[in-house]
Amino acid sequence: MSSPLVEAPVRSGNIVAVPLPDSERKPLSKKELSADQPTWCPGCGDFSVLALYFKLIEKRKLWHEKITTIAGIGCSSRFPYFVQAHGAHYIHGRALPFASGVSLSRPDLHVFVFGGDGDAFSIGGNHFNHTARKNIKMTYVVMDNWVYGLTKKQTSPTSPTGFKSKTDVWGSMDQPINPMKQAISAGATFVARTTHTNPNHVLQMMEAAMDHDGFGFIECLSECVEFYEGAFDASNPRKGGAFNTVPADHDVTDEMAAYKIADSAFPGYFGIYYNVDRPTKNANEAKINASSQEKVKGLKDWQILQKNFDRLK
Ligand SMILES: Cc1ncc(C[n+]2csc(CCOP(=O)(O)OP(=O)(O)O)c2C)c(N)n1
Ligand code: SF4
Ligand SMILES: [Mg+2]
Repeated sequence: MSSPLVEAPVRSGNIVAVPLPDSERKPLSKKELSADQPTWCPGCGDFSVLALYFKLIEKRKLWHEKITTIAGIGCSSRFPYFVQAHGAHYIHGRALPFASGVSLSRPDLHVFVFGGDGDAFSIGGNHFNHTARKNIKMTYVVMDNWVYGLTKKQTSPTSPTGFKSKTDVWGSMDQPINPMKQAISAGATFVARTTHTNPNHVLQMMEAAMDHDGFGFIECLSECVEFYEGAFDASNPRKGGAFNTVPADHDVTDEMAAYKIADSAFPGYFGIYYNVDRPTKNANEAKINASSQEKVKGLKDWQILQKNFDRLK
């Protein structure tokens, strides 16, 4: 990873690298952000999401040391491998708890989490609900392909009824979850929907989610061309479908109105469904930390430890 440096002062023989002031740094290019060549199948929707993530970083002048890219397990969750930046490819379904720790301990970072429908709503379903209700600051993009791609075609929580897979050879009989309704009811404070076939819209949603102070959730339809080809054709005008944006008079602070548009039959609406301000866990914890630190102001670390031990006596 290359980072522009100014004069390197020499201190006791060690070179100390000092980054240029932000105003003098050039936006990171795709070349500087690309790591391994993505191993997705040709035509997979996930390529588009990755390209737009690079674009977002470039456009918003985010620096390597100020972003982190976190994922669970799945095709979509391979994301951090392909980004030349700090990040973690974590355990299946556990990206959000990992990201929560990063977000709470490093308020200076933009925490981006990418993953699939299985990762988010099956094995990670509980974590999704709790991260949303705690309103932990991060941007979470679920690349929803309505199937388990990596493990080669099992029914996912978003697969529609009737979908034939290796786990439902006669067709899925279970009602799929609706990610938008789930996010709103869990307490997410920013909820948006987009599709990989509309790059400008994906970028717009990512920017808005990133700017939101809280848990920003985006459902991004991302076609699995290998195991669910054509799943989203009805939302793609190039395939004869309809890309309908959220009605212009929709009030994004109205929870019931958000549910209502989330209840529309596929292809539904694309855009921001819900966007409200509520104190983040980050802010609430920071307040407690600040008041605790005030009480031990001026003390050395060992004196703070001693005080704690004394309290336990
Ligand atoms: C604890 C655990 N259980 C199961 C698996 C197997 N597994 C890996 S990815 C995956 C599903 C991935 O589906 P999704 O999250 O929708 O991602 P996609 O591959 O479709 O992008 C499963 C079941 C695993 N790796 N770890
Ligand atoms: S299996 Fe599907 S989701 Fe996975 S890389 Fe291939 S097209 Fe993409
Ligand atoms: Mg999937």
